[in-house]
Amino acid sequence: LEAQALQELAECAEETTLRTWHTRYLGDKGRIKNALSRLGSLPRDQKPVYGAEANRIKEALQVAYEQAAAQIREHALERELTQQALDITLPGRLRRRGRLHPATQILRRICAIFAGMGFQIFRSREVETEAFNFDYLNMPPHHPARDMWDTFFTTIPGVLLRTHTSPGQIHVMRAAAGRPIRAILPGMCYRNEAISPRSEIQFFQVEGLVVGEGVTFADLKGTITAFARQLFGPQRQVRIRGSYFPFTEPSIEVDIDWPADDPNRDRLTKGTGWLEIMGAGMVHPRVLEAGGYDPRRVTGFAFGMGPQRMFMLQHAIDDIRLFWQNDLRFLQQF
Ligand code: FA5
Repeated sequence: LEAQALQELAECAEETTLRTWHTRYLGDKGRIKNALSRLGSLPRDQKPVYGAEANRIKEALQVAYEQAAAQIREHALERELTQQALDITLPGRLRRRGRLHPATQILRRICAIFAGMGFQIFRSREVETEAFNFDYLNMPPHHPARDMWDTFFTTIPGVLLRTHTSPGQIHVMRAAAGRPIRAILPGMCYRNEAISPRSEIQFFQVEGLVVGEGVTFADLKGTITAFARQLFGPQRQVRIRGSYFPFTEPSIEVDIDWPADDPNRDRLTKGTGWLEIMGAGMVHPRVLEAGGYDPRRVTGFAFGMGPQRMFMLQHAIDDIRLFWQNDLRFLQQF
């Protein structure tokens, strides 16, 4: 029995045949069990010798079985390692990572610069009333300046999508209730304009408002210059031109000079070398009054800029429509 069992075991080359062998010899109904069960029917004097021999064989087979099993496992592992070899030098599969939208990036950068100058961020609504978008900003009904903004009206009389972030000035003033103000108001605006490479019907603006005793035009110039140099570089020159907005007096527009070594300079600046970045001015007394401030006691300045157009300047992007097209080839560049 032992010799036969060991020979058959040697022929087992894989796990399935090994398991069959185990059942046949060492299983509950196997030949060893079977041999041991015959012990009872043997003559008394043969029992100890027979029993001892049967147990010896059982243990020998057990040991042989475990050795064979270990060997088969080792072979299987070796086969796996050589046949399905892993090339650990292959580059891994890159996990796609999301990133911030370019509009969010420039908004955060602008807000961070102003936060560094002590400005607070103030959120205000995109759906506005005519009163906030126009009247309180010194544009009563039929004021010709309303034509500067092609407005989306809603079906509810007097309710519209804000055409600029300036109505937020009134909200800040009313929230601050007479205290000094240094605030930045980023947000989305809407205009019923012909869509073009420079103009979208939906775009971001960042408004700024400073109100307090003794706030001067010099403070406005200093703030804007410091901001422009942080965003566009310490070399930038700032140019101020007279302009008109109903809610500021005097009103200005602010240009920065464009680096002379940029090949896009002539195209971006229409040959002038100067590029407009925002509208600004000293807050009109009527606007201060609408916000609950006494124009005889306090003064203020305000400005409004288009962060997307600034981002376009920084990265030589020639079409504002790329912002909302969600084309990954564009978005992944930033
Ligand atoms: C205004 O909207 C004024 N409220 C700005 C202001 C605030 C002046 C406070 C004085 C005091 P304007 O219409 O020029 O001004 O728009 C400001 C900026 O918004 C523009 O310089 C431009 O960068 C951006 N902008 C305007 N229209 C669009 C548009 N259709 N698409 C993208 N950006 C636009």
